[in-house]
This record gives sequence, C-alpha cells and structure tokens, in this order.
Amino acid sequence: MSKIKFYFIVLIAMITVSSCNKDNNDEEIIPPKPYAEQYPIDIAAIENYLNTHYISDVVNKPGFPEDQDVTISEITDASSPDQRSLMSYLNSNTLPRLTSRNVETSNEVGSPLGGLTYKIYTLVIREGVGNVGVGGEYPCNMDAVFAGYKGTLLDGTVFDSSNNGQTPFDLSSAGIIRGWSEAFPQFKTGWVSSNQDGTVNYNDFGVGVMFLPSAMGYYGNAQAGIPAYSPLVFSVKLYALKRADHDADGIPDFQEDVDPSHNRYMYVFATGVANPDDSDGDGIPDFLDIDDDNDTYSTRGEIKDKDGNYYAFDKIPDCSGDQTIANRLKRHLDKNCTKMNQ
Ligand SMILES: [Ca+2]
Ligand SMILES: [Ca+2]
Ligand SMILES: [Ca+2]
Ligand SMILES: [Ca+2]
Repeated sequence: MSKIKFYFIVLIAMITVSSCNKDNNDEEIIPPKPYAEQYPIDIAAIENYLNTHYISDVVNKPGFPEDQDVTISEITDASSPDQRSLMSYLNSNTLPRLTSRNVETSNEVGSPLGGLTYKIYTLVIREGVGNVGVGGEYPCNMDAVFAGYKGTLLDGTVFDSSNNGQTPFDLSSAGIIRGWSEAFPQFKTGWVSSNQDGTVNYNDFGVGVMFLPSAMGYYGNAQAGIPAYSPLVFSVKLYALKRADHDADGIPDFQEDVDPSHNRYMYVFATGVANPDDSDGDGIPDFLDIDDDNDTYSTRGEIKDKDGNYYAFDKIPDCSGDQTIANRLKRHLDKNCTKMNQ
C-alpha cells in the first residue's frame, strides 16, 4: 500500500513538472505536425549534414575555458583528406567515432513522441578518462551532468551556449530535452584538480557532438533562436556527473540498471509492457522500486549490515551470506530472502 502511494506521488510530481514546461508560447493554436511526417524529414537533413560537414577545428588548450571547443564546417573540397565527412567516422575503430542508437518510444507510458523509433547520432571526439580511480565514467540517463555545450542549427546558427562555463543539468528532469538524456550517456567524464588559488581545472573530459531530430529537442515549440521542427546539433564537454538515486533505496540508479543490452538507459513502460529493468516484474523498474524483489522488505533495509551500515554495491551478500560469487543473487533481489540488517 505504501509502495503504491509512493509511486502515485512520483507520478503526480512528474505530471505537474511536465505540464509547467509545456506552454511557453501559447499564442499559436496550429496543431503540431504528426511525428511520423516530420521525423523522416529530420533524419534525412541530419544525415545530409553528416555527409557534407567536417571537423575543422578542435582547440587544444588544457586548463583554458576554450579547451576542446569544436568547430564544424561545410566541406568545400571533398577530395581533401583534411575535410573527411562526419559520416566517414561511422563506427570507426579509432577516434573520432560516430555512432548511432535507436530511441524507441512505443513502450513508454502514453506512447509519447508518436511512439516512433528515433535515430540519434553521437560523435565522440575524445573519450573522457579518469585519474586514480576518479572520473572516466559514463552517466546513465537518470543522472545529473556537469557540462559545457554549444547548440547550433543545421545551418550553423548558434542558438545557445554555456559560454565555456560549467553548468549542471539533471538528465531525468522534464525540463531537459529528451535528446540530452539519450546522448550524454555516450560520453565519459574526466577528472577535476584544484589549484592553489582555489580555482579548479577540468582534465581529460569527454568531448563530442550530438545530432538530434526535432522530436528529441523542442519539436513544434519554437524557442528563442530555434524555429519549430528544428533538428539540433550540440557540441558538448562532459566534465563530471552526479549519481542519482531516484527511489532513495540506497542503490544509485546506474546500479539498478539490470538490462545489459540497454546499458545506461532506464525507462518507465506502459502498464502490461515487460520492462527488462524490472527485477520483480511488478511493473515498476528497479530504479523507482523501493522493494526490488517484492518481498515486502524494503531494499534499503536489505542492503545494510548488522551495524546498520550499507554494503558496498559489489559486496551485497546473497541469502547465504556469500559476498564473493560473481553472479550470486544479491539478497535485495531474492524474494525468498528476507534478511534485514545482517
Ligand atoms: Ca535506487
Ligand atoms: Ca519492480
Ligand atoms: Ca530500487
Ligand atoms: Ca525487498
């Protein structure tokens, strides 16, 4: 009962947040174009862009705000080896590497965005790496990121930028465009060092560009500098991340991501649709489930030792108390195991 109530509150909160974000420009009453009509136009325009543009500059000035600024220009001499098209890096074994992934929306609650499958391209120019075990991590689509960005239209017009600052964004927030939560998990963070004067340096952070169909951006809602139905190009720098624990059960979201085939991505599906990230099959994915095995004992209690301290995630025991067998069934996911605080 308390569990149902909890999700009801989460749902209400989500609906409230999204309805606040919708009507920034309510002067237009033109019905939006069907997604199935607009998406083929967008993806053709994006792929044309990838075939006709190249990386003309990447700034290399470590420690400076403009470090790793990326400039993309239109190809003027296709025979020049210095003007390799962005598309030529598709699935490259070396960096830069362009990859694509499909964002399926048909299983989600309310079948948003026309229930279509959207292709998102991301270009990784530099893989983020950590230092002595810190950083070099991928965010999941529910985490918060600390990032720099520059947004442009396909014609090169810059519509927004973090001006080489570092800005926090909660990828799970309804106020963030869908494309960001789908594309940021393709980049890794770097690491932060402190200077004697109290300032910090961002080192070895992930650098790249994301190419988003309009439905992954603002779709028909024109924004300052962004006409309706604009595909968006964001060059991004992923400095750092902050892990989320949406159900506050003591296990961060990224460790409640069960399905390895959709690594780093978790979704809420419509009632009756099996969710690979839902261990107990009760319709609530683990990252929102306060009782992941549905044994009526909260996950939070099942992952503490007898002194009330949380086990490190990879030390959570199985029902027998074993903490070493790699593929053991951890006891918070074992509905036949109701051991608390031991
Ligand atoms: Ca959690
Ligand atoms: Ca569940
Ligand atoms: Ca959980
Ligand atoms: Ca439980």
